[in-house]
Amino acid sequence: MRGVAVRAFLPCLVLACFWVGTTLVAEGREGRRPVNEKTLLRPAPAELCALLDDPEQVRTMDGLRFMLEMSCGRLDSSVPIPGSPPGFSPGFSPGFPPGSSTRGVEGEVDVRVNDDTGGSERSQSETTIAKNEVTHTVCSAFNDLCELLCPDGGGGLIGFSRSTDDGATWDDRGAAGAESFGDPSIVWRRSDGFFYLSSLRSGGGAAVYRSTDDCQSFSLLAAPETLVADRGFLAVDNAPDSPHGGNLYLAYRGSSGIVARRSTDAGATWSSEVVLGSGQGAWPTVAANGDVFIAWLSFGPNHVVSVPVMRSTDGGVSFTAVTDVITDKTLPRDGAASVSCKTNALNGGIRYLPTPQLATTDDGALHAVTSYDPDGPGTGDVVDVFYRRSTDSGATWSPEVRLHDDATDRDQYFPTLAANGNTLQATWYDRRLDPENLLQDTFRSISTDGGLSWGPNERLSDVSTAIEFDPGALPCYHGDYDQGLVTEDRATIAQWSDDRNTDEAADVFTETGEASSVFQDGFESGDTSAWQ
Ligand SMILES: [Ca+2]
Ligand SMILES: [Ca+2]
Ligand SMILES: [Ca+2]
Ligand SMILES: [Ca+2]
Repeated sequence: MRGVAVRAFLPCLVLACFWVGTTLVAEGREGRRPVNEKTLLRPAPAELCALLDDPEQVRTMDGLRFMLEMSCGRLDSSVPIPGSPPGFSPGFSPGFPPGSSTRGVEGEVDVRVNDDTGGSERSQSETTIAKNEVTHTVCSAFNDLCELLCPDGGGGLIGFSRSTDDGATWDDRGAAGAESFGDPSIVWRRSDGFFYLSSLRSGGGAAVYRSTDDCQSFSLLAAPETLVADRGFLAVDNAPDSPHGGNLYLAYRGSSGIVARRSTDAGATWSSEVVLGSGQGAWPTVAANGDVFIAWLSFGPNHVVSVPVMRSTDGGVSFTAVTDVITDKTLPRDGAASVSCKTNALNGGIRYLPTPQLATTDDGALHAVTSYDPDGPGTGDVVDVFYRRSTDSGATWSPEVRLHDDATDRDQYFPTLAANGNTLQATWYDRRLDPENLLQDTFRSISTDGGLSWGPNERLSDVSTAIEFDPGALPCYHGDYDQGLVTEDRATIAQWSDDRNTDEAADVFTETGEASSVFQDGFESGDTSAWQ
């Protein structure tokens, strides 16, 4: 038996008093390692641990599941980790298929963001990024299994890295917080010049960290009181003319469903939860006029998904529904992989929640990326990435644009969307270069006209990489999202993780670019009249 004694430091939550002053034993399975001494593993209350007994809850859990298995001492040894198929090894793509508009990799070299060299063999993934527009420092954070599990890790599940040259080089700054437990989301707040980072908190709830030294260090600022806070995401109102300037917004899946909270005092205190709906993967964004939009993934019967959106015009006090970005689309899932993973998964055993991302541009438009199975379950393509825009605050949406130009039925997944001014960057993982639909690359498209037209698909990753799993993570975990950035001077930073360093598990990479250098005429359909 592999195990570790972790002293419970903090006062009890609701029902966990019996754990205080005793020890919590997290029993590991093969490949698992105990958390290191610097990690503050708070025990979860029994009513929270009970969620692990509900298969429907578990099926749609995000970072919450890993936290609960650790904080409840219930690492699940019954779920198999899918092995790599025969002949499935790290490889390099043979080139671009005929007819592809892919520009290739002659542009920028991938830059590694994290530094976990030294034998960690641990994964860094699930990336988030923000920029201080005054000092020009860029701050990236990510799930970092090494901070949690490496004997010399810094504690907690989130690492972060700092760049002072717009992503050309990075300085890994170590762990963000000893009780951080994944699902990082970072913003830069113009009102005070500080970075704010939200995450799951070990033992339950959310944690909000703050960096007052320009991404050199983070410290715990607040732990908004809540039992459940899964896949939380932060947004900040940095708009100069907003009546709600400086507000922070946190959206997550709580006990009552998708909820939103706001802070009007720089993250020190948080409002009560405003319930928006049910589902997973909430994504908040703030428009230039201070309107708040939150989209999420809603599950219907028989493996269909929708992406509802709600809007707040009063600084997050109340929300009203606008129009879904997508309604009753087929959930992307590979049948065999989903059976093996016991959850929705893509080929190669990657668990997959097709969560949306939103962005707003200076022209007032709202933008969304989604992913779904375009041609029905069990046949053809499993997953494509799509874009829509709205110029009336979500009341209506433009005709859908498929962002990628892959002519095969291979996978495109985990789309990201970032904006600044009227420039948009979309990225996604893409398997078009591998006939076996296993090796993955990262692709990008850019719009410089507020999403009216999109430039050509651009391959960013310098190599195609196999999927490898960190045995210290949950089975089938290979990241749940990424986040890109468009800077104030319209440079773009794409960010992703892959397994090219085969003895170091996943690492985080960025590639930078100038939006104008890749934009061509775009808009292949040639008809912009329908875009209202
Ligand atoms: Ca690594
Ligand atoms: Ca299909
Ligand atoms: Ca596809
Ligand atoms: Ca590259």
